[in-house]
Amino acid sequence: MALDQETFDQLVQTVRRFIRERLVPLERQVDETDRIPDEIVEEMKELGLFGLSIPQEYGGIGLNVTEEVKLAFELGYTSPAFRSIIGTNNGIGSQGIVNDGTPEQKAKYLPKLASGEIIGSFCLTEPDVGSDAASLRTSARMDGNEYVINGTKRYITNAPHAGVFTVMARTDPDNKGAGGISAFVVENGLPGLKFGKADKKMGQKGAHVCDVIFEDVRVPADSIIGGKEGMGFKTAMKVLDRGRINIAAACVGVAQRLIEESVRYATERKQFGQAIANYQLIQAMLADSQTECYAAKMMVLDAAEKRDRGENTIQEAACAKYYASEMVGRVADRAVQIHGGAGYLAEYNVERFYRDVRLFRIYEGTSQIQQLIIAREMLKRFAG
Ligand code: COS
Repeated sequence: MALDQETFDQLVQTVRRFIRERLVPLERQVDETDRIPDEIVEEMKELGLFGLSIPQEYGGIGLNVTEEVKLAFELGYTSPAFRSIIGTNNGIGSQGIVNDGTPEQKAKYLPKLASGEIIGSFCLTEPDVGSDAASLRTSARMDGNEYVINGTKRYITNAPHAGVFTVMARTDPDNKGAGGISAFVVENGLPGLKFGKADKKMGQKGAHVCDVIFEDVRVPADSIIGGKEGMGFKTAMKVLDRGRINIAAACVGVAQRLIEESVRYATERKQFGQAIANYQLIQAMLADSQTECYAAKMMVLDAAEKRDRGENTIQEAACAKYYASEMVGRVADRAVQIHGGAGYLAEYNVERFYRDVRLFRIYEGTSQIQQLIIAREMLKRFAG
């Protein structure tokens, strides 16, 4: 336990209240305006939500993974965009530094990420490099005591707001694989660092994504995370392992909300003289959603607990992310079906969540990449 039980329970209660009283009423506005109000971001900072997973010695709350996923179950109750604005500071935008950063890098960046003073962002994907992350082309060439970074990164969450980027770039042009890649901390505002225009998305409105373009961006040699070349791919993979458990937890949270919406609607809506909840075909859909959501929740908790015990959870993280993201897709589909015609209208929450959840099966590794990782780990374990 990073926190004593009472303090943690209080944190969960506070976050639950904040979500229901402040965030849920704003969901439609955020979807329509594609913007989270500034005062909400400020309230999130005051609650410490930007530093949930950052160690206490650097100003964060320092939750372990089990605690973090329990909070993610809560955060999943509302639009994923609210989770996204704090998500990179707690996940892919900070964990490279938390896991592998030098003491100086940790001291310099983690307190600002924990307080929300700056937003962290993670630059791995490129226009021609997605699932095959080890083939990335962005280069970092040594010149004196600096590296010169060139390349384009794509679909970068929170890039338009970011103050610091974790950037994977190839430092060894002769090594075209994972071993030629290093991870850098790169501050926004450097000459040659540019942004594409914000991408228009299917859902998760209010969460912003754009290209990050590096044109001869010069960074000091000590910007390499951990100070050693060639470790960047492993840094990225370790970050994604923890991130995938967290995404899976968010999927469980959203599924719980969708089930609640479905039960409420089925109880209120009357057809053939009675509430549709009385009909067994509706009950079957509710039961399937509840069963699958419960299964995903147990997987997430098991993966988180194993990780907190220091076990290798590459396979469990991939299983949880794969199952939970597919599960919430099915739950959202049933929620729309239970709502009938109303489920297709923007006026009802399930229409928005149906669009929002589609991304969970894609980012931080597609379902197909999770399948590949799971099978590889199975074969590795079999071979001993
Ligand atoms: N933790 C630590 N190290 C890891 C690791 C992990 N989870 N996964 C791989 N590595 C290490 C390997 O052990 C290997 O090290 P050695 O060379 O010392 O043996 C090295 O990294 C290369 O690994 P591997 O050979 O498995 O790399 P592949 O190119 O075959 O691909 C996949 C690995 C497909 C799993 C990886 O590219 C991937 O996760 N792709 C999806 C990327 C993604 O999620 N993108 C989403 C956008 S970011 S939000």
